[in-house]
Amino acid sequence: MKNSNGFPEGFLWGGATAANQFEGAYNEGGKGLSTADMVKFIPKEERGEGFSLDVSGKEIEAILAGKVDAVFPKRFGVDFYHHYKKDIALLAEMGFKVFRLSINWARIFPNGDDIEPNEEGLAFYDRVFDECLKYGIEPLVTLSHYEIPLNLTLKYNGWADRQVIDLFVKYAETVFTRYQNKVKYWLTFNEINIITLSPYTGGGVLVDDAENPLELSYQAGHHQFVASALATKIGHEINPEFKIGCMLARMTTYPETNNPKDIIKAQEENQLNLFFTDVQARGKYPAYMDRYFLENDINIHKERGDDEILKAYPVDFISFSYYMSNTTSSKPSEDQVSGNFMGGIKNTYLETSDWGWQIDPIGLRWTLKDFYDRYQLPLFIVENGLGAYDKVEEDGSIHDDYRINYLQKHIEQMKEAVLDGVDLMGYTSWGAIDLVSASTSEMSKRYGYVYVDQDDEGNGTLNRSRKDSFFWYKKVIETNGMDL
Ligand code: BGP
Repeated sequence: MKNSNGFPEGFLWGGATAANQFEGAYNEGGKGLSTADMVKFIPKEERGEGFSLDVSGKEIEAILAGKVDAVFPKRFGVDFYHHYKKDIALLAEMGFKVFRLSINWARIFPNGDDIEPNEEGLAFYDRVFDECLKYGIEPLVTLSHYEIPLNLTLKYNGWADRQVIDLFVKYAETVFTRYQNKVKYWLTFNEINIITLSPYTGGGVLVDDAENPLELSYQAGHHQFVASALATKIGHEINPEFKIGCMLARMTTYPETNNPKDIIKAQEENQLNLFFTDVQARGKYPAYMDRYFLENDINIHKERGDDEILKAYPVDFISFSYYMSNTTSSKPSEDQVSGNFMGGIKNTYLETSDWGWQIDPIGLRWTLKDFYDRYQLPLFIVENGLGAYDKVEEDGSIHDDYRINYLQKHIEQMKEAVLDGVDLMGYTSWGAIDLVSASTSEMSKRYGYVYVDQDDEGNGTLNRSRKDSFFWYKKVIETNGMDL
């Protein structure tokens, strides 16, 4: 039943995190190195044009040889590993119904291709899930969020190699079996489309020597599609109650003008983005990609049976991240803005965040409706939020009204979309507790309701404190979105 505000009873309100940005303890509990542990912090002034998230093979060699003197923020995160009890108690205090987190594959299989799983790693997530369930919080678990065991990159070039499919399936089966009575909601790959924009981040793929890096990235993406479908199959066999979803970084793109050339350009960009969800939800490669592959010299190598696997095991629901919208033009434009992995043209109707991302709540309503028109599957917003600098007042309070304002406007539009008929399962805003930024490795780019005392270099007490948004979100959940 929906309340007069639109949100159904049992709507899953919560927040989202990822192991590599949150857990820390990168070399504890038998964990192996992960690809994210190689990502260093580069101060804003030194980042410059063309700053990329990708780490090269040479750089990894130098890091492993101890020749790189840098801070690696994804190794320390905010130390959830040792704070999980306190942290989950804070989420429970806000009334969370769901908590999105990822399992770090390298905690379970330290090298990715080990014969036996690491019991200490498995036991850690048992404790985390038990703690959630104690408060009635459903875990929503991502199997691979921007990291794989580093050994898989060194030995196989990550997802570029088909052999990684079986290793992933074994990992998925291990955790599905272990947590079958504790976790119901699963996502296979975080923002699966990022593999083509940042192959190292999305798939542990080094493109240094690749003749056609884009081809290699799409090939790696194909392996992830097959792995995801096989994991979905096995998950349902282990527990038919499992709900297993895909996850897309949705980059809703508008045409700059009503020039038909701009309209077509925007449509093409939206298709390139939705391609991933088309495969995972509809179970086949869409025809519009044939031309794109041809024009970009991309040949996807599929093995016999791949297409049947994609067809037979589509996802149960669609999840996505939404931070901003993009604008595109058929003509080159000077007025560029930055964005979540991809920038675009400035949209003069929109304001931007401190990082230049264009804030567009109505775009979220459009996105939800468009998704639902296309797939008629339940939708789950698993990331949305405002990265901002926060100021701690002398009395310790943090007045983050800009964050409240951002979230409030987006939730209002979610409500509209639900009233428009969209089947929306839940909402986990990004970074419930401050964590390290994925794109910049900054700690000072904060998203949380809970402030963590730590700076970009990892100095601080790690103390947690409640921001104004904490009390605001608590009220939103309490009233099932009635009181915004
Ligand atoms: C998404 C990622 C997250 C996350 C978020 C915010 O792309 O899935 O891991 O961090 O964006 O981005 P950032 O941390 O770069 O501000």
